[in-house]
Parts: sequence; C-alpha cells; structure tokens
Amino acid sequence: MKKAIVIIPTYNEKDNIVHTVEALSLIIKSQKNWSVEVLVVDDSSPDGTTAVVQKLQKKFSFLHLLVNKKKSGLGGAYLSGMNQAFNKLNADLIFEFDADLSHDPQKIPQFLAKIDQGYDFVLGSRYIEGGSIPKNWGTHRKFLSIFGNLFINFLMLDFSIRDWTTGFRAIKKEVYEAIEKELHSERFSGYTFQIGFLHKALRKDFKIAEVPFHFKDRVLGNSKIGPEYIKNTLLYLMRVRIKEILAMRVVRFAMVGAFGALVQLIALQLWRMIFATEKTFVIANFLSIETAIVSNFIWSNLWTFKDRKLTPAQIPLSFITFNLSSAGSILIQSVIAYITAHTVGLVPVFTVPVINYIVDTGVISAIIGILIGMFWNFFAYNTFIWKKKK
Ligand SMILES: Nc1nc2c(ncn2[C@@H]2O[C@H](COP(=O)(O)OP(=O)(O)OP(=O)(O)O)[C@@H](O)[C@H]2O)c(=O)[nH]1
Ligand SMILES: [Mg+2]
Repeated sequence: MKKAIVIIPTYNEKDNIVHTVEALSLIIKSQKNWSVEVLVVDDSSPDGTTAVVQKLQKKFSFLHLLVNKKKSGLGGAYLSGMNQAFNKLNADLIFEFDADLSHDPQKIPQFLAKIDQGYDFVLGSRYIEGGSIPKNWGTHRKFLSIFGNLFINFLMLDFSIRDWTTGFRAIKKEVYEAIEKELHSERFSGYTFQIGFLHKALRKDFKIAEVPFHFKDRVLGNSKIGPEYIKNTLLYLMRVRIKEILAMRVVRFAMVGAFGALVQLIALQLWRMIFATEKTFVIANFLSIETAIVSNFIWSNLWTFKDRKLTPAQIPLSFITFNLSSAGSILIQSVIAYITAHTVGLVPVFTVPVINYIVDTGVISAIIGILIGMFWNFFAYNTFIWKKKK
C-alpha cells in the first residue's frame, strides 16, 4: 500500500489542531489504496500546541509530531516536514494542509484519485468551477487573492494554473526530490515558498492537476500572514521572471542591438566634434557605425554568447567576420529600400494622429529591413562567430 502523509505546520493552533486531527481521522479510516498518516510540524508555539498534539498522539496512532526549536516560517516548517515525511517516514506522497480548518479534509480522496491517474502534483483550487473563497473576506483580501493570482498568470504567461497561492496541495516524492536542493538555496517564506515550489515543479514538466474546494475562513486563532509576505512575493516573482527572460539568448541579442543603436547616436555626436564639416560628415557617420559595431561585439561576447566566449586568439578574425556580418545586414537593408523605392515608390500609407507623422512605404520598408537584418545577424553570429560548442 502506498503511503501519504498530511503535513500540518502549526504556530499557535492549540484549539484548531484538535478539530483538524479529528476531522482527518474520519477520512484516514475510509481509505483503501492509501495508508494516510499525519505529521504536525510545530515551531515550539508559545500557546502549547506541542503538548496538545502529544496528548492527541495517545488517541491517534497515525499522528506524528516534529518540533522545531525556532520559528522559521511556513517554508521552513514545510521543508523540515517534507524531509521527515519522505526520508524518515517513507512517504510516497505528502499533503500540505493548514491547521485552521480552512482546507476541506473531505477532498483528500479526490486528490489521491488524481495521483492514481498519474498526476505528480495536485492543487486544491479556489478559482476553478466548484471552488471559492470565503464570502465574508474583506474586499482588500479578496482583491489581493484574486488579482494576485491573475497577476502571476500574466507574469508567467501561463494560464494553465488558476490557484498559485493555495496551501492545500498533494506532492509526490519525485517532485520533492527534483527540486529540494534548489529550495534549500533560497530563503523562502510564506507564499513565496508556495509559488516558488510550484514554479520549479512546472519548469521540470511535472504533471499538475487542480481539484476545486471551498476555502473556509479560520474561526479560531490568528492569521500569520502580513504585508511583508506580499512584498517578498512580488520581489521573488520579478527576480525569477527577469532571470528567465534574460536566459533567452534572443532577448539578450535584441537588448545589445538596441543599446548599439543608442551608442551609434551618441558616437555620431562625439565624432562630429572632430569631423565637423559637411565634407567630413561621412567619416563621422562611418566611425559612429564602427563604434556601435565594437560595442555590439564586446557585449555579444561577454553577455549574449557568454557560454561560447571567444578565446583571445579567436578575437581578431572573429571581429572581422563580425564586421562582414554587420555589413551584410546594412546591405540587406539597402537592397530592400532600393527595391521598395523602385517598385511601389514612396507612397504614404497612414498618418499617426496627434503628431501627424506620415508613415509611408519608405518607413515600412526600413522596419522590414531592420527586422530581416536582425535575423541575418543573429543567424550569422550563431553560425560563423559564436558557434555552438560540441
Ligand atoms: N510551523 C509553523 N507553522 C506556521 C508558521 N506560520 C504559519 N504557520 C501555519 O501555517 C498554516 C497557514 O497559516 P495561516 O496563518 O492560516 O495563513 P492563511 O491561511 O494564509 O491565513 P488565514 O486565512 O488568515 O488563516 C497554519 O496552520 C499556521 O499555523 C510558522 O512560522 N511555523
Ligand atoms: Mg489559514
């Protein structure tokens, strides 16, 4: 028989924990394919939750207790609880479960059924058909929860998961083992732990399902979440997302290119101080292009292709190739401009309102030329200069 352990982190939950363990005992008895046990992780709550649980252990043989000396937040409690459940108590699956009766124990069999169907990670969801948040929550909290989740959907560009912050979850050992090391290196707390855990599991392509449930507001005891959770969560999400976006080579390529355009504009102003006459303008123009090419070359080598960095011996020849590739891009742009001018001609297409700027076929051909030129450059960099290491 497979073993599931319901982990309940507690901090000052002496009244709630009694009801929660009793409610769970009814579900545990009715399970056939799964042996279900409970592990309470108490951070030495000042209200004496530990002693209450020890008393309950005399009545319920499925009840385990882990006491941490220091309060280390929800993330810390779950990490120590998961370690205990998977590595000492031989669990195949754990549940994350709150002590305050917000999570419906009756839903546990549905989670287990999803696992039996082959899912690795099951979320209790308040935002799919059949789920809900408490009606009596204040507008502030409702807003935070609903828009917080939508915000995460947009930020991650992933709409497959509707309840990112839920604390009612079933997680297979395989998932835990795949991401455990990364979790220890980050100092997660509260919602950040939940979102971070889920995000890492998603990136590792585990199969994730959602089961709806009605979240009940806590009746006894106090909430432990505060405004600092929101700040930490936002900072974490931004950091992770920026890292993921910058991990895309094409994004770094585009940023270096845009920076190069800026360098070219500034360099033109500077070179014109030396080459100040109409006759020498061509020289200033040429030198500003070359300055941008040097900047693009340096940043491409140090950043865009940092994993394929050139050796000092490769640099001279590569720099010549880089110049040829840039010349190729300018040639492509010129050819497109020439063809446009000699076929369609420079005809107005539309006028931008307010600033009354006329977009004609010349502007459009320039944009197309720049895009194709960029494609060419990206291709040339990858194929001739920063070749994939074998
Ligand atoms: N061990 C441990 N448990 C914690 C800690 N912080 C919160 N918990 C427990 O984690 C669970 C969720 O915390 P809650 O305060 O209920 O958070 P919430 O459900 O988002 O907020 P409410 O709806 O107001 O209850 C509860 O069982 C808490 O007792 C902690 O630092 N250590
Ligand atoms: Mg709660």
